[in-house]
Amino acid sequence: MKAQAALASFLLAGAAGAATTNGIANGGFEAPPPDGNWLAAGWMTAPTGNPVQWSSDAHSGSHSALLTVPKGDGASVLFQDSVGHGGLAPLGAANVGDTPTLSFWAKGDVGANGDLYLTLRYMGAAGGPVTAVAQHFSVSAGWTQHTFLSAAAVPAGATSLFFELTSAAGAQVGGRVNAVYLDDVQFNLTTAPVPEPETYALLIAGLGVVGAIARRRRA
Ligand SMILES: [Ca+2]
Repeated sequence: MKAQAALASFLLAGAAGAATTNGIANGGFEAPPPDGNWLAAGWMTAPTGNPVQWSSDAHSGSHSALLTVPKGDGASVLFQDSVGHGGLAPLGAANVGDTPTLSFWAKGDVGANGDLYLTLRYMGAAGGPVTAVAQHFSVSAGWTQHTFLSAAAVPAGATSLFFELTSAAGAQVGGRVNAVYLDDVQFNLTTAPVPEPETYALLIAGLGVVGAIARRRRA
């Protein structure tokens, strides 16, 4: 039994070799804008004239982002990347095969639900997208956590990462089109575990011990 427990803990230790990093800057929108052109520290918005507002209706802390389209057309875009906007780290060969998870809390504006589109792009050295994955989220009237499910692994050649959340155009309610609150954005890149040659040797040795115990029990 001892040998089996030791083997189990060894295997778990091997699986836990995957490291995790969170590259989002100011995911809770708590740090104020560094100047008048920014929504909140770390976050970029687009386009001009369809601003994302810094709201005091928060899921946690005291602030969130409100994506809204005051002029009734287009959409608000909120983004970070690893080439100077936000806190995402550059990608390299060591990241190939890593898998992303992105989650956030969102709710629709008063009396309305909303839609959010999330796009994640891995960019190559020349600046062009290597891979882009997207997902649509239906946002309900109360704060709800949403998770990006299209976990596309980092492809070879990717040097940077870009993600954006966009509010879609929809029916106008109270002068706002599809207004959506956003808070507590979390991004993690989980390193693919790479077993060392010694891992296999130890695994085989461990299986041998377990097999020997089983044989002894049967005898
Ligand atoms: Ca917050």
